[in-house]
Amino acid sequence: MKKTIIFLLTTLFVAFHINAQTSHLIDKDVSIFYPSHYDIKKNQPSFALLKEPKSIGSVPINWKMKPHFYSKAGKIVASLPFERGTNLYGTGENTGTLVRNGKKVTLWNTDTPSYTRDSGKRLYQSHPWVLGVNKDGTAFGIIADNTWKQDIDLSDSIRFISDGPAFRVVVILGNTPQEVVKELSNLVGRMEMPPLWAIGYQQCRWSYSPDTRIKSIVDTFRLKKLPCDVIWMDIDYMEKFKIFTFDKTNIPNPKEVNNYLHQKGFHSIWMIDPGVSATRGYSVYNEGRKGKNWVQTVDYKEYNGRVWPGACAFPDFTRPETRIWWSGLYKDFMATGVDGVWNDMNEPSVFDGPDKTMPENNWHRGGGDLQPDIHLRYHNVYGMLMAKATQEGILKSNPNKRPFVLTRAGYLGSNRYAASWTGDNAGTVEHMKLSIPMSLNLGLSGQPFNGPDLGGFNGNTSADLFGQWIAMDAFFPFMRGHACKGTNNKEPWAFGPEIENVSRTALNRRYRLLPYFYSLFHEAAETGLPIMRPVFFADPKDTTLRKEEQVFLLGNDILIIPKWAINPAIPKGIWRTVSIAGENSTIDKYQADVKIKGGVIIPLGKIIENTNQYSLDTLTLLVSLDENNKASGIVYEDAGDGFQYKKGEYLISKFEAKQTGSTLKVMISHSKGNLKRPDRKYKVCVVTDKTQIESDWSKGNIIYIKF
Ligand code: NBV
Repeated sequence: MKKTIIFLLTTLFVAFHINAQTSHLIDKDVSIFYPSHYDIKKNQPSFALLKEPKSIGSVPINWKMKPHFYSKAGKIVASLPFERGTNLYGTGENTGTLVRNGKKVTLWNTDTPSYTRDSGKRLYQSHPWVLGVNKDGTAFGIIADNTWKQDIDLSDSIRFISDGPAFRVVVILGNTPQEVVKELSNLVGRMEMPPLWAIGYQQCRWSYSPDTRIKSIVDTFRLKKLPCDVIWMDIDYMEKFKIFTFDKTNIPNPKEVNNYLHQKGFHSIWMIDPGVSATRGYSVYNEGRKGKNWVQTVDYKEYNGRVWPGACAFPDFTRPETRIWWSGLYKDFMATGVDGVWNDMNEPSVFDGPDKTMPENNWHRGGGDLQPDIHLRYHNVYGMLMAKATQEGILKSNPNKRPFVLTRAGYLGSNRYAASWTGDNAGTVEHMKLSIPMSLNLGLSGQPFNGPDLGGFNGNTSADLFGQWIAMDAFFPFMRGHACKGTNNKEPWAFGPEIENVSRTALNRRYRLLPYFYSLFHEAAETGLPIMRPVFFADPKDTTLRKEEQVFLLGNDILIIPKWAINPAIPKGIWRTVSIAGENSTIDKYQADVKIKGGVIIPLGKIIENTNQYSLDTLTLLVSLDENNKASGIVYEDAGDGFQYKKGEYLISKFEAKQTGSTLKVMISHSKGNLKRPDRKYKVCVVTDKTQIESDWSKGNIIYIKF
């Protein structure tokens, strides 16, 4: 008895050292460390790493960061020290400050209305990843290759504290944070180019239903000349919340609705949740049951938990057969003209389950390389596996189109399958401001295509808040307005004429910037660099920029300063305020200040209502010269959808400008890609410290403008 108590006390309070059994160099400046007791069956295949890492040698003797593995209080810990003056980032989706030093997060995908559960310490997605920027601007990144429930504690060292078995750790070293983030994407995979329409503005509400309401919303956008590309259908389109069905009264003819939307230049995205109503006779349930597709209880029975339709069964996405079955369900659904799919509630959220999810000892059967195991192991990747199967399904249905999936739950590497949004925020100033560090850290954690619910999901949103929010959100990678049932209308016109105008200007700015945005999406798809970037990316050595979270960079060349930002830290060098769609942000109450860097050329398109009208036939080149009177830039283009771009059917054009005396010469040339550069009309707009000088429209590869 006495012995047992002593043993228990020791396991609770004493830390046991675990030897680092093996380590390998797996790429230049990337090493992997294994603890003793590492059990392949409990950890592999990795969900984060694209490929099983191969050793290319031993870890150099002078390697700076090595994990120390130990067990404490029954948990496995990997701990890494960091030097004073180091700033930590990443940890995926989280509330709080951009800089993560001193923070603790729990990686356990959780449905958390207004981020209230556990004081915001755990959210919908899990990224066992920390990015560190040393005092001198060099950087490192740590991946805990572990899906099990775990904490990341950054109070004094970097500690991953896991409820699961011993896990391996990957350490990336880099000269800059950019290098580290790019290497992260080499390891965990990158997003593919989304369809161009997905970069436009998107309108959502829980729910636009019946069909007449959907139509009147899109008609109003067109009537009011507010640019918009996508409308979203939330759960009420379904019959009794049964997925892959349409309510006969509200949406009697989904094909006709989708046709209508397409005619108006809209794309449609419809929600699919994981919970399948456990009703005999419902075809999805019947099929799922027949194929033994459900997650099981601890005693291997079909697990049921309550979600919107009542008792539901949940597909076991760890089974390859289940993923194939699930992806097959999309065929008829997509045939109604659906353009994209929204996977919600996939933490999974279960109303009557313990901790609002399914029991940790539920049973997943795995298959292929995946071991059968308990939910505790697979919980954090449930949403990612669902998104993967969804992506496969819509790709099978429309093999020539780029699939678009939005997922709420995710894990490190999810960007391979889906874009994501930051769940159910609230219509408060606090949450509007929070959306910047949240989206930045997601981008730094390998999820570049993300954004919040613009305007705030829960609660009523005031006109002023909506105006501020849309003015800033226009520069986020994923831009979608959304609202909870029972809250005030939150479409751009719902707050009166002043905010409608504010919204129009904000949207026009985004649409004019689409050539630049699209080029950034291409860069993200190629390199893994985020689209929206923290200002310290402009100069990682400048420690005064490290904490800045009110303003952000769009790519390298544009700086966004929301109207509410107080004394933000701005990168050194030339940054000139620019007007994009006729606005004057210096006197405007809402429009964010947009500054472009000295030495860059930004391509601007036309003001359009939706991306069907997108064309680069007339292109404005915003030129901001550097101290040597030079500037340069690029624009990426392809068909906007489909996969021909992978076969070289794209074009990167290069712009170079030089001022001599009072003449500015701009040269346009072919940089990369097989597409021929059409003979286009260009207008050059030179941005100086005081004004903007525009040339006339002209054709050719060289344009002169006199001051
Ligand atoms: O499907 C309804 C909502 C949806 O609008 C929201 O975006 C999701 O995050 N959904 C959650 C379920 C209910 C939330 C109370």
